[in-house]
Amino acid sequence: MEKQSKIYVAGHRGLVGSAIIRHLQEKGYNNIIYRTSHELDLRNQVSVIQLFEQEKPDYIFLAAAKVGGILANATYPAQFLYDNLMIQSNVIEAAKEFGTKKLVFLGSTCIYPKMAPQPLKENYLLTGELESTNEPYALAKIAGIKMCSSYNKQYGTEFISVMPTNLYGPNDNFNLETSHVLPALMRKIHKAKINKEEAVTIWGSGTPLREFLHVDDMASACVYLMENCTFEQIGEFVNIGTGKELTIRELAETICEIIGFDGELRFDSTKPDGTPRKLTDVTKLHELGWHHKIELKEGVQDTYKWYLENVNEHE
Ligand code: GFB
Repeated sequence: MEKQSKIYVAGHRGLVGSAIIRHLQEKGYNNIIYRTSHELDLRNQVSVIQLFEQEKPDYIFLAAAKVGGILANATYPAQFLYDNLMIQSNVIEAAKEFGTKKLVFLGSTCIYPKMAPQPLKENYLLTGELESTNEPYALAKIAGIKMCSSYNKQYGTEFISVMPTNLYGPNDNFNLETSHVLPALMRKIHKAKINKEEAVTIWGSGTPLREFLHVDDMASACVYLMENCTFEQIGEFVNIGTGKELTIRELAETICEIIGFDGELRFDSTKPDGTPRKLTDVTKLHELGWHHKIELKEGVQDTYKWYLENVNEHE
């Protein structure tokens, strides 16, 4: 990528898209384009084609998606399937038609079978049943991976796919019904501290294991792969993670320590646990030359600072 190349970041207001823009700007890229979902509905093929006719982007980060935590996935399965299939199909097809030089497609590690061996190696894709709470989302993302690799094979495009572990950071969704676990726990624990509550309720058993990557690291990995690695080197997709995991209980304890809340943790077993474990094997990522920098405690501290400045609703 040249500093003046036209780079389209789809999903620029989201957690990942906004981090990619910050990272590109820090590196001196100066021709970045984006549209809000009001300006452009990526589910509408005619609108997407119009954007490509006007802008003809050289490079694309496809970070636009319908995303959410375990409850959102279970509540809106149709939208998770339809929105994601439409967004990615329209953008990938237009990128091929309008000669985009390279595209990075973003998925998630929920594409792996629920009971896959751990840590998750890229070649475990499609070797078993998916986790039921996010099957529609996972199926859409698997279709996106296959679309990129199929287009590369048939049309000679250069579309690469990256599968990040659970992400968090500035601009995350802190809505308790639809968010992922880390922002949800940050908000609940902050509120409990401010209101001097004696306990915080955590969904599920607290025993599932999860891995968390700060979104600034995710943005750095996406730009690194765009700049340096080809589809031939990467293969169908590459995991992006830290290779380190902790239980949901341990995550809650870490957040309590950072926020300064010493009340009780209560577990609500009526809420789902989801997949028991989801740890990425990051061997391929390290071989490609990228390694994460931000450890969990530092990342949570940074995110809490952002939360206090931007979201804190004085609860
Ligand atoms: O982050 P999360 O919503 O999704 O939940 P997944 C992770 C774990 O945290 C589950 C527990 O075991 C939840 O039961 N948890 C505890 C909570 N308290 C809370 C809470 O207040 N809110 C939430 N949301 N969880 C998602 C997939 O899976 O991961 C998506 O649904 C995507 O498709 C995403 O892949 C990265 O980690 O289970």
